[in-house]
Amino acid sequence: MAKGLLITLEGIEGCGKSTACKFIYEWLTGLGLKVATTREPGGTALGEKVRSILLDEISNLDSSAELFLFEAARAQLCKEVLKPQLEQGAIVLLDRFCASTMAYQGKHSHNLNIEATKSLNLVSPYGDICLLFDLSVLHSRARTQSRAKADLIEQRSNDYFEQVRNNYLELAKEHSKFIKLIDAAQDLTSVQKQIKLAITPLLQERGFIERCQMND
Ligand code: Z5A
Repeated sequence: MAKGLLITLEGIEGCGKSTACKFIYEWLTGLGLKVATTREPGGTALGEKVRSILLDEISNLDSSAELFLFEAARAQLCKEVLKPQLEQGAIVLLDRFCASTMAYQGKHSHNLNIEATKSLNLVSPYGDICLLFDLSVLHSRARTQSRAKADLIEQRSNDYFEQVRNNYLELAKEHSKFIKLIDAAQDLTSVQKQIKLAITPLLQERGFIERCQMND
């Protein structure tokens, strides 16, 4: 088992992952813990290039090409960022990971995700805990409609995003030990409360609360 802790954040666009990442970062660093944040696709020079290809540059990607590009970015992130951070004992907040691929590219990505899990010495492809911010597609569209330009994935149909949301909910049912559902339609205070309730037991179980008390 890695010394650190991998917390992954998942959900459809506009569900509040980035907002939650900032909140968790401030909460945990405020307790004196070492926290790193990163995202997928991205987080490395290769990952950021792949991100531009996938989200802004090439619109007619073959579905296998799309899947392998996400996986290539992930392999590099695991090696360059996640593995060293986890080995140093950091808590890593990761905006999207394997569950995104299973929800957006489909369950055939499962075996590739197991490789990422092994490379990080994790027991699950969702990280030590995965917060799934569940929001309806209409609500998600309402939150993101004021953005200047939708990227290539955001331009996909509402039916596609309904399927993505259902894929996520199915994963959450199958892997309830790791995937914790957050009702993302609630106001920020309630969402933050749900986040703390989901993460605190794991922090206690893995000795992070003890470390905070020692840092006092
Ligand atoms: N993708 C994939 O297909 N396969 C993969 O394997 C991986 C990714 C890894 C990356 O998009 C795209 O790549 C993504 C999946 C695909 N595509 N889609 N769609 P991205 O990184 O550019 O964007 P995103 O991940 O979809 O995130 P986002 O759209 O930026 O949303 P967010 O970070 O979850 O939400 P937010 O920015 O925190 O909040 C959105 C707005 O809502 C903002 O104005 C907040 O102030 C507001 N907000 C947040 N929480 C609340 C609450 N509780 N109440 C009210 N308002 C709120």
